[in-house]
Amino acid sequence: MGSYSSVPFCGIPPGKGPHTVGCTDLMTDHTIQGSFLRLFYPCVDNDEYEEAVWIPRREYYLGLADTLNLNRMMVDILFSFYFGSVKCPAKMNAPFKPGEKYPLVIFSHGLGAFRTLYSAICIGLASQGFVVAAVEHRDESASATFYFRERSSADGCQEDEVREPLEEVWLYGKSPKPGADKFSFRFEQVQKRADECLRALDLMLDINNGKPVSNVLPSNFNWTLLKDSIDVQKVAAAGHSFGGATAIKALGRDTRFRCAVALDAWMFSLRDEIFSTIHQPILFINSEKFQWVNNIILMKKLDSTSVERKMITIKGSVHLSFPDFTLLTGYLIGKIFNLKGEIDPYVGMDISINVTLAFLQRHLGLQRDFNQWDPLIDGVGEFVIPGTNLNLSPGHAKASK
Ligand code: 71H
Repeated sequence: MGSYSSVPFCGIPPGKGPHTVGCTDLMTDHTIQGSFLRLFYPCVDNDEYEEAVWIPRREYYLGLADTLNLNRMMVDILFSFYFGSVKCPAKMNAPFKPGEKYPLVIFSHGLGAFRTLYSAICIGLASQGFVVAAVEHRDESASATFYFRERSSADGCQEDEVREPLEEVWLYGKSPKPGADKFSFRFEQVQKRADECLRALDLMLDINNGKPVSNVLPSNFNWTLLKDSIDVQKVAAAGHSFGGATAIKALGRDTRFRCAVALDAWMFSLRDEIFSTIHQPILFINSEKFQWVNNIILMKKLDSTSVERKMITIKGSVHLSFPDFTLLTGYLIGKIFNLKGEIDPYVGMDISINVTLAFLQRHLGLQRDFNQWDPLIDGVGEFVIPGTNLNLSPGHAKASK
């Protein structure tokens, strides 16, 4: 089953596949309706390029502070100190490696997260020859994100002052107001999120067709190298938690997505009615600690006799075993903030990546050796179980979270 390294190490691990991984940010157009994504891709080996900064802007710390209900200034100081110099093992703006047609994954982050917090998984897939577009959602479910606004001449511009025509606008996370209908709040968000995944796919396919890219963010990245490098028949959606629901919603909206992988999906925003409109395979990878019966029941409603719908649970994992934080803190902080379960976070991450690779190979029709991890899809392996650890027999449903 391959070997799992558990050498003590702190940081986001390099991908285990044959490709060196590059990474670049793309925002187009500048408005809130535009696409914003971080792309992870196989790149040419080149020492000229530096590793990408994991959390590239301080504003994201402020957003995380809000998500955690902690003082912004305190979190800014602590996070700058502990995480400010964290890099991810992907070379920023390194040239794309053409010459193959790579499958594409559109990745959707969880509530209170943003595009860069799943770098370990995205890099793991990109090192195996995937192009991964990690979108940043503008539905106010990201703890922070930004776009640009045209500066109006009424903005009090001094006569001879030189100013950029665009100004940054930061958008922070929003919770439903007390008394508001939580379902419609999340329903509208998941709708927007799926839209953003579809737009990211359109954008990537335009780039694949050679359409010129106008990136609002400064970079010298050569987008023309991506021309004819994406296998347009081999596109999948994936995501964590609210992002898992987003990936499922995206399947129903667009059959160009051939399958989805949902990491510890939070199903609340999905109406039963849409389930009958989804015809693609889905893999549910659940944590041991986050799930509850009613959430699993919604997943089970997607069971099908005509397409593959699989569910596994990773033993000793928690909801935050999928984002990168689990790899970046010591034991105590990990326990206090519930970032770590009992499982070695590197082992947990490898399982998530490997079972995803096996599922994507099967349903995108890849000619690779990812089928070595097929047993994981059936929940067979040291750290996995098939289905759920929860007892679904009547009388075991607890109040939803
Ligand atoms: N909450 N994505 C509670 C907040 C628990 C949290 C995540 C805050 C973050 C550190 C502790 C859990 C849920 C729940 C749907 C979802 C996605 F940095 C990250 C921030 C967020 C990394 C990953 C995430 S977590 C997530 O889609 C859903 C339901 N969760 C979650 O949201 N909720 C109430 C529902 C308020 C919005 C623990 C927490 C977290 C620590 C840090 F210290 F490492 F930075 C980050």
